[in-house]
Amino acid sequence: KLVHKSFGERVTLATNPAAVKLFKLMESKKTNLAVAVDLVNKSEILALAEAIGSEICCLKTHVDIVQDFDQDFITQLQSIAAKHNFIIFEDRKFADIGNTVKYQYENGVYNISKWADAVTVHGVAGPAIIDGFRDGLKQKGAGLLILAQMSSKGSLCVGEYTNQMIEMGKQNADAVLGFICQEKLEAMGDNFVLMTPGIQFNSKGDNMGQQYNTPDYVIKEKGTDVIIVGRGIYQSNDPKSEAIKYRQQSWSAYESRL
Ligand code: 5IU
Repeated sequence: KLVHKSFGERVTLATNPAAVKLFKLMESKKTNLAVAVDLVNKSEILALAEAIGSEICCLKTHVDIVQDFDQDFITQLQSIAAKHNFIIFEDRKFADIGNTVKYQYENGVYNISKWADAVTVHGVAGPAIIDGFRDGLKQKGAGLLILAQMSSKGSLCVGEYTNQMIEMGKQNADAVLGFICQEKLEAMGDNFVLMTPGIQFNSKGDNMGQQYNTPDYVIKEKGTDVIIVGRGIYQSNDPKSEAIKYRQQSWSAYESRL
């Protein structure tokens, strides 16, 4: 049985600046809800961020799906994030060699290193991928989220691969904010933030391999820290009140395990 420390206690254990920031934010704002805003228009994304900003600790983007992406989108998103106190995490799933991910992170149209507080990384290329991020991360005090497990059916991020991803995170705890995972494994320790996608109240999955659990199940039974909800919120008729429901269930699941 896992023994859980509070987010407040874990602030002092975290060594990545974005992890420190996120633990503090969750403790003070009392929310462990992240929302995946997989919408394709700038105005829709910004309107949703404004509507649910008060309820969330993180907003997750897929910036390469935004049809009318421009610098103003980033400026506005950052100002909404500052106003409502949440972090922005770009789910880019970098996976190339260190030298290439450095370019992908710091250059191109999106300039991700300039605005994202966190980015996702597949460790399939080996631990040296992390060296490609170090300069960019330092400039912003950002952190990496290593994919230790995935929510999708038939995922190959399992078993020994998962163990190796945990080891990669521990060896690079300065750069790593946490793990994307479906359960807390003992080896993950208390200094990383554990985030879980594949969350929805009223669905078991979609027709493209996604699999869903409830907030209560992953936070209380599986021991992860943050739920990531996409369609369950942004496709609802009333995203704000739906966000409040997810927030309440995941926060009370968190409190009940302490
Ligand atoms: N996402 C997953 N599963 C994963 C990882 C990322 O669903 O294992 I890593 C992303 C994909 C999508 C969001 O942006 O999280 C989940 O959206 P829905 O709640 O709409 O399924």
